[in-house]
Amino acid sequence: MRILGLKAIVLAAGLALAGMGTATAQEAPQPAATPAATTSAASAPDASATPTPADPTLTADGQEKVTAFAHLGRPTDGALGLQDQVTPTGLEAHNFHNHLLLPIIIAICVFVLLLLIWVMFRYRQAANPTPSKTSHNTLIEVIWTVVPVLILVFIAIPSIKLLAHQYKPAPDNAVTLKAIGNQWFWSYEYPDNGDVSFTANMLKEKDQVQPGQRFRTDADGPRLLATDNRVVLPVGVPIRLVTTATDVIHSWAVPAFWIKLDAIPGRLNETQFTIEKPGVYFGQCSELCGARHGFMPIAVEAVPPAEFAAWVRSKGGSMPNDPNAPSDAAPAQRGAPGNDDTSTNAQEKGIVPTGDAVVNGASAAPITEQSATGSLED
Ligand SMILES: [Cu+2]
Repeated sequence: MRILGLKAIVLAAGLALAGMGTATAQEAPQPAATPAATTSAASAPDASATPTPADPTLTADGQEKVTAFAHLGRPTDGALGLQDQVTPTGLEAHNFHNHLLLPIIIAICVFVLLLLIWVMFRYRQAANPTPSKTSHNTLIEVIWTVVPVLILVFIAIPSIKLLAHQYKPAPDNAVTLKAIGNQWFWSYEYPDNGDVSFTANMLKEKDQVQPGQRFRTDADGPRLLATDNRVVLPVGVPIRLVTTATDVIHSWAVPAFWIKLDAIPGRLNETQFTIEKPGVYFGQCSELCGARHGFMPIAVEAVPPAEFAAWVRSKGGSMPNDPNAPSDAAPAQRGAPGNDDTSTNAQEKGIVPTGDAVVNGASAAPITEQSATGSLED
């Protein structure tokens, strides 16, 4: 009994320590929805628009080509521990947690528990009628001071190394993703790739939308985690993540990437990561930001670099080495003046979903749905 309770405490402590406990999202089993309504909303390209290459992440009828995997990049029912990691720092952190922190925590807890049991039996009143008058023992006092210090130093070395790896500046060839938190949705920009920018809103359930509007299907992802527009990123290429916000503090967090970066108005935060496995990865805003904080999920689709380039071009953007890249497609980048003018930038580009800038724009939820008294709270 005690040990079971202890184990639970140890596990809880371990999860809290890692700071990235897997969020459990309710996955109501959803009957495979017929895509009739989705198709009408998501496809139908504008005939008057200039022909752009097709979005390689979507099927011909506008459906997500890569469906969310059952056990990768998302919470799993009944699972214990951290999500499988797909970035080098994530793997490092996962190993650090599972193979160093947890064994040490368990060993200490078991040791203290055994000491307590021993004291309770060996020094109980019946077995020990004359209490000892001992009040000091220099050797024991030195041991119980020095040993914890040594344990902490032993943990600190890999811990500081991991911290340094997480905030190592991204290399020059990194793809920059700018995530802008808004009450209550995310908008994204790819400053290295021209004018690619879009908003991502949570997909509602079938019974929450008007007839003809797009709703979530299992191909999109789990309930409360699927978005209308996925962030597309290349596999095996360093990603420079820059976050900011337009209103209050949000936090861009994807557990499978070991990423949780606050998005703060008027300020740019930066980190980097490299995704090693193609797939669809889900995350959530992780800073309490208001009434619909729980309804601004993050969905990232990691694709091979060639497909990423095709996706960028399908959105009207360009790759840095494109020969026919339009001259204005190389905007001010890192360190350039004006780049920190985030709030105006976001208001111009991020929030207002205009024309081609919006990926899959026909299905982007209108901003008016983002009211504080949204109808989603059930
Ligand atoms: Cu938020």
